Amino acid sequence: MSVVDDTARKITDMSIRGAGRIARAGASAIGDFARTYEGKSLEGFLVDLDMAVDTLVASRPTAVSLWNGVHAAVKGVSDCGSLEEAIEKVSENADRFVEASSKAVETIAKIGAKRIKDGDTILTHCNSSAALGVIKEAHRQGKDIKVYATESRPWRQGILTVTDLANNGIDVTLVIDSAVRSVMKRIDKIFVGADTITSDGVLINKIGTSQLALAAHERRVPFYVCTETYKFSPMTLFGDMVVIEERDISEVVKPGEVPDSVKVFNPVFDSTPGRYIDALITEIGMISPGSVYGVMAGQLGETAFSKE
Ligand code: RUB
Repeated sequence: MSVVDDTARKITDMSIRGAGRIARAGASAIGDFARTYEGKSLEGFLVDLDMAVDTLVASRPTAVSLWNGVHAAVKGVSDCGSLEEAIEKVSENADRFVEASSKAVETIAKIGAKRIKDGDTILTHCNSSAALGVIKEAHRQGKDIKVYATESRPWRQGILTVTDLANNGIDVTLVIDSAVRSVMKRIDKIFVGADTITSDGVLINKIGTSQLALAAHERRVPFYVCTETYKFSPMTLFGDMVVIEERDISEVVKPGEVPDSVKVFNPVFDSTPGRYIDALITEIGMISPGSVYGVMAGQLGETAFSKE
């Protein structure tokens, strides 16, 4: 199996998961594809590269990080004059994206940790490397913190979260998803990650994030989103809706567990409006959901708009 097919399969079956990791895996697969390309013509390479991009981008539909990571790897390749130049370009692009995206997580950790005070109790949801980076950095700085982490049915990514935090010596409590309102009275701040941020500042993240934000809003608990700016979705500027992935019902019920007539709905992500978000913690600083449009427009420049 080719590196592209293998990576796409691992992203689809969630052996590789989390918006940042799938973006880096997608970009790396494109870099490896280029480095190991055996064809002899530039034209053939560009056609095969397009197919590789499509295969990777289709492997999970919701997180724009994957789209952005894969497209960052192929940026400018159509302007190359030879196969060698194209291969080098893609390979360098891919490496640059992986390095910059890893660095972004570190920068977010440093910025976000300033929002955590000694004695804070924090709630997080699912398993976000950006959010966990913030929490672990605060702990590393010697702040005395407690963390509540949701289980995140049905995949139970919360198990990864509590294991990671416990292994880092952090006081952590696992709660089931439906306990978030109940524990909210103990929580000082919430830190979650992002799969996609839309141009109007809506957060798309693991299912359950929006009910957590609502419960936080009701009790006036600050709700922070830790997000690299490559999770901002350029397509939403042009009016496209984010596709919310639905996964197989076998993730929710065992075969024969419920009558055949029962329908099971298994959405993987949900949308949290910007008005429930106190700030986005990004590698370019803390910004409000209302500033996302400006950042995106600046990143895309005029060329993106002139495509329409
Ligand atoms: C993971 C999830 C995470 C974001 C951000 O969902 O929703 O909060 O992807 O993660 P899944 P990170 O397990 O379905 O991929 O901060 O690591 O990019």
